[in-house]
Amino acid sequence: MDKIVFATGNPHKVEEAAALLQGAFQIISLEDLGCTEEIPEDQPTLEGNALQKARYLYHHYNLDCFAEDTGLEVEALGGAPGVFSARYAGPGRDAEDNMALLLERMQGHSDRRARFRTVIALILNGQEYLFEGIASGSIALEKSGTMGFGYDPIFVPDGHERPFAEMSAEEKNAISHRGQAVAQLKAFLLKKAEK
Ligand code: ITT
Repeated sequence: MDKIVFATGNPHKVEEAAALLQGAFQIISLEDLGCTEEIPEDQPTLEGNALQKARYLYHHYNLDCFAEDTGLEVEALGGAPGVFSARYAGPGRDAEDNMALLLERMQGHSDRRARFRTVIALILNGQEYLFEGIASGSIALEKSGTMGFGYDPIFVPDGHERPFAEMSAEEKNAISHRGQAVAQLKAFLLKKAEK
């Protein structure tokens, strides 16, 4: 089976992508590569960060790879936390702190619409490609659920009553931002492999 490196330090992302690519491609993680460096991620956009991470890996290891950046874009907050989603509550803070701050900033807002946006940057034989996945939904009034990661306990996808954190991995993957972006990546890689 073809192998592809996923340049992410987040094991939850690897798990989700591996489930989606199962049977078609095997993911090599940074851990598998023995890469323990902190990959720089300081661009002002999701596209910029995804490309920056993929380029870093490609230039240091000379391997075909992909990286992704994801942001939670909240309508009433002008698109925040967006590209700052990982460090919304400040450096060294965790998902609990980020969700607490977001719920605090949402107080008094009746418009709770939000979306997760994932941008994947793929580098294949030195060529760069971008894929995007979007999941629209809303910010819950309070946290619930224990599955998934990050902001999953407070994000309710459109057409559903429960947040991602109350869904199985399969349910989330079938509708999520990352699920959609990885599906595009998979279709693209399969088409390339045919040639
Ligand atoms: P990388 O090594 O890939 O950069 P990361 O965890 O730093 O991993 P991001 O820079 O993409 O990931 O951070 C995005 C933030 O959004 C971070 O706080 C995540 O917890 C959160 N996030 C990303 N995908 C999510 C998802 O599917 N559900 C809930 N929260 C998510």
